[in-house]
Amino acid sequence: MSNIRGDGGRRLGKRLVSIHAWNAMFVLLLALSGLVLSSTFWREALGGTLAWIKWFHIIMGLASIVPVPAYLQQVSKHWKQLHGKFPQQLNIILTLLLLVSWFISGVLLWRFNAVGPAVTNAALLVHDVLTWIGLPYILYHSLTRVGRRKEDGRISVINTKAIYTRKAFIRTIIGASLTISLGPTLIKWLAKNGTGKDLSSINKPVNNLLPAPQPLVDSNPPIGGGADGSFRSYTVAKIPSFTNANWSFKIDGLVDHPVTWNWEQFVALKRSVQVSDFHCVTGWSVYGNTWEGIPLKTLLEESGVQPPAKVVKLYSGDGVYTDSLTLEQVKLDEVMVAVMHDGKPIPDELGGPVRLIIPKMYAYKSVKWLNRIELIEENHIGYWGQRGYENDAWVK
Ligand SMILES: Nc1nc2c(c(=O)[nH]1)N[C@H]1C(S)=C(S)[C@@H](COP(=O)(O)O)O[C@H]1N2
Ligand SMILES: [Mo]
Repeated sequence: MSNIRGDGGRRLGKRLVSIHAWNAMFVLLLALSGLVLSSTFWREALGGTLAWIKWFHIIMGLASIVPVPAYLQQVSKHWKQLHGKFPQQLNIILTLLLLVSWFISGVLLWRFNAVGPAVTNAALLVHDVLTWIGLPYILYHSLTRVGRRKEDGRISVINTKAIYTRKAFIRTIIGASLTISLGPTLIKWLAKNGTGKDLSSINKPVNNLLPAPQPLVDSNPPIGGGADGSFRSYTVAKIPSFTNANWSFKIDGLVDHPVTWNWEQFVALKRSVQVSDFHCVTGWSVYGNTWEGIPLKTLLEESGVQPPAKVVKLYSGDGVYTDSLTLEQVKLDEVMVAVMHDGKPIPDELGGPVRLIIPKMYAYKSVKWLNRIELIEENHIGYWGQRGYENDAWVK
């Protein structure tokens, strides 16, 4: 900024400052909303509000590309001005690369349905890695510039015309990032010291139903060879805790014989084994899962579905999450009420003791802590369906 000379230089300087300020604001808002979206704690704490934050992140992300063409109009002048200043030229190239790659990977994640899981998996990896490189880089950039300005005593254009000062920007970004990353720990600490209860123990495995299910030969060792990838445990409510005394599985509504099983009865039902992939719309997948459980259609056949019923409504034992399938969709053999994953009981945070598995659909249909199925006539829009996801969740 130091060698801006004359009117032309001043005009260029002004434009660059405003482009820079807009870009910094977008990065800040995207970083904060992105950190919230990727944090398990905030996912749980915010529940459905998450859908709004995701929309905010997408819209900001789309808008964030505007400063790039605005800058490209000035780039040749700016480049000449930086003649001989290699670090600053490199900074421009890296920043542009970062912004464009963030944008492209973000668009692919947003259009998950059009591009399919393999592409979104790659896009999520790129988006995450860029974030862990890009945010520290931008922070470093901000900090070193403040230092330099103090040292040489020059008043930079950034300081005079920016929407906010660099210092205020840095303070905001550090403050907000600390709140988002350390807030959860603080809240847990306060809860522990205020109530005498340790929240972390509440979240520890709680569903120790007995007897434990014994794996079939196909599960032990798992015929899928063991899952490839890791689940990101998602919940929009507190993980429910079950004992033999309070757990039951119910089928009711438009059926000939409503049934309620207790755990001992449920674990004795005849199970089968399947190997399938698991895809979340946010860009992660777990491949080759060996699931063991009861085909949903078998359970429905036993209770006798009555003719007016068209829809299978699925309830989670968390009391909040629901979803639905049509009777047509339930005819697929691989729609499974699963009890075991890779030969072991399903862990609590992954929906145990019982979760639904629908391999050909995105995983938001895969209700965790499933404990009630109701046959109904009218369509039912589930938790994420009400928040903008398609009710029809086929992976294309
Ligand atoms: N009860 C309940 N079921 C749920 C969810 C949830 O928040 N609560 N999240 C859904 C979503 S969006 C996904 S991707 C998968 C995640 O499964 P996992 O937590 O076992 O990785 O569970 C689905 N089933
Ligand atoms: Mo998901």
